[in-house]
Amino acid sequence: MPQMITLGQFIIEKQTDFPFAKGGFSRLIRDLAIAAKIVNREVNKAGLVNILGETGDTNIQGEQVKKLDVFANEQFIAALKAGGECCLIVSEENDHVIPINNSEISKDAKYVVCIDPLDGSSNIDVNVSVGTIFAIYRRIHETGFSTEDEALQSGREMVAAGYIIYGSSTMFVYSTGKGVNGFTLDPSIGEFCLSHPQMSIPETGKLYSINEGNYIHFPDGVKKYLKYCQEIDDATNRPYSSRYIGSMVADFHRNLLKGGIFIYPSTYGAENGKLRLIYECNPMAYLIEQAGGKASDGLNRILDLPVTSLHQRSPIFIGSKAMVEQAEGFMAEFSPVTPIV
Ligand code: AHM
Ligand code: MG
Repeated sequence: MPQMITLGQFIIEKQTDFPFAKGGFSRLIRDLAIAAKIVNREVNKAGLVNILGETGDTNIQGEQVKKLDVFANEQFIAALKAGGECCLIVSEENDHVIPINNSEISKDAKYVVCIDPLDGSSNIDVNVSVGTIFAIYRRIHETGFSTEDEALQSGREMVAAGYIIYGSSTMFVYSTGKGVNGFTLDPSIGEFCLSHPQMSIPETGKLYSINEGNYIHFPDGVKKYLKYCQEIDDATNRPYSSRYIGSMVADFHRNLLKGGIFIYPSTYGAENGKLRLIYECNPMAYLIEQAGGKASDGLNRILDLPVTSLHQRSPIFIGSKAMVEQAEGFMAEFSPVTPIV
C-alpha cells in the first residue's frame, strides 16, 4: 500500500513552492484544518444534538442553542485568532471586517482570510452536504491594525483558496496557485490525507447545475443556454443532465470531478445574482482556474471584477472551460449588458 501523505506533511513539503514561505502560511492552513475537523464533528452529529435550532433557542440544560453556521463561524474565527497568522477576517456571518492582529500572538500576522464558514447551511437540516469556502490574501500594510481596505483586494491578488466539503466523506481541497490538491479526512486517525493530487476539471462535461425554479427570472442568454443544454445532439453529448444540490461547494465539487457547469445568474430583481464575490465566487474562481476550468460573470472573468464592498454579489458561470465559454457566447449574444458590480 502506498504511503499516506497527510495535509500537514504535504504543506511542509510544498512550503518552498510558496513565494513568501516562512512557515506562517503553513500554520494558517493548519489552523483552518483544525477548525474544519471541529465543524465536521458537529455536522456529523447534527441530527443528534440541538444544533439545528434557531439562534436564541434554549436547550434542555437552559443553554443557548447555536445554529450550525454560527457555530462554524465561531470555530474558524477562534482557530484563526489562536493561530496568530491571520490579521483580518471577512465572514459571511459578520457585517463588518474582524481585525484580529491586536494581540501579542498575531501582531505580525500577514494574512487576510475571507470565509463562508458554512455554505449551503439550509441543507444541514436534511442531511445534505454543506461546505466551507475560504480565500487568503497577503495583507497590504506592513504594520498596524488591519483595516477594511486589506479585505477589498482584487481576486487576482489571492495567494490561496480552498473549500471543505462535509459530505459522505469530508474533504479539504485547496490551491496555492500551483494546482489543486484534495485531502480526505480519515476519521480513524483524524487526519486529512492526500487522496486527489493535482485535480483537473475535464475540458467539457455533461452536467449543468442551476436552480431552474428561477427560470422565469433568468436573462435571455441563460434561458437560451439552458435550451441548448436540453437539445439532442449526439456529437456534443446533448442533452446534458441537470444536477443541482443547492450547496455550491457540493455542486462545484461534483462538477470539478466529473466535468460540468454551475450557474447562479442574475435574476429579475437581483441583478448581481445571489452569491458573494469575496468569499464565494472569487475563491471558487481561483480554484477552477487552477484546475484548468473557467469562471465568469457571464461576460467578464470573475477574478478581474472590481471589489468594492465586503458582501457584494456577482452572477457566476463556473466549471469546464468549453461549457463556460459556450454559455458566455449565449450571454454575449442575448444578454450583453455587464452586471452592476
Ligand atoms: P448561503 O451562503 O446562505 O448558504 O447561500 C449560498 C447557497 C449556495 O451554496 C447555493 O449554491 C445557493 O445558495 C443556493 O441558492 P438557491 O436556493 O437560491 O438555489
Ligand atoms: Mg454562502
